[in-house]
Amino acid sequence: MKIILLITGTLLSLITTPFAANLLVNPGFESPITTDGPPFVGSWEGFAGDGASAANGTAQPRTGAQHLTLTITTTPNSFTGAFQDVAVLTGTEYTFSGWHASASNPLNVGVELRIEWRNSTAEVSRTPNSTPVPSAAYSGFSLTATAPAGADTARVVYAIQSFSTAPLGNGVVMVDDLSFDAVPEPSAALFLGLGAMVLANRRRQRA
Ligand SMILES: [Ca+2]
Repeated sequence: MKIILLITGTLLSLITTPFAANLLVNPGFESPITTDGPPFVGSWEGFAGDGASAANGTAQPRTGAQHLTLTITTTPNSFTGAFQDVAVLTGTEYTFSGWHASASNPLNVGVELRIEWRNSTAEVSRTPNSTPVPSAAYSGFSLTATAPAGADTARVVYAIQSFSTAPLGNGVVMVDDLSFDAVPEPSAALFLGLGAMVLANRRRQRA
């Protein structure tokens, strides 16, 4: 009986552990983004080249009152975006996901989202750019990758660029409800599944 109570207690503590929590701060852009340099933990840092801007907007929030607005105004070879640093564990899989939309038609910029794996001083490696194309209504995107050896930080980046759309290069993209989550370990998911089976079986035996 003691053993059963111990196992049940362990399972319950696992079930109540919020291991899939969003690791980003200000994921829905309800607070201002910054452009004030490092550190980049705990806030979105905007960046922009010539003819481009990154700012909070209110035109088309997916949730709440604000979103991120990225704009390139008829400028080839320009770029803009926002990023945030998040602490990660080597060997753990993470998913970067979110929502974006654009009323620009045609949209003469390309989207680039990626994870840059870093240590305290430099970049270790980065994922290939994911290049989903936003439409007028919000659509979701997702990128999953494993933190490599030597990385303790993920730089989560959403950007647009007009490198490949010269000579015009213009467009406005809205971004909202971003998420960066650790993917649950298969063993943890299996353990939770077994726990649920044990609890269901015990309920059945009592009934
Ligand atoms: Ca929002």
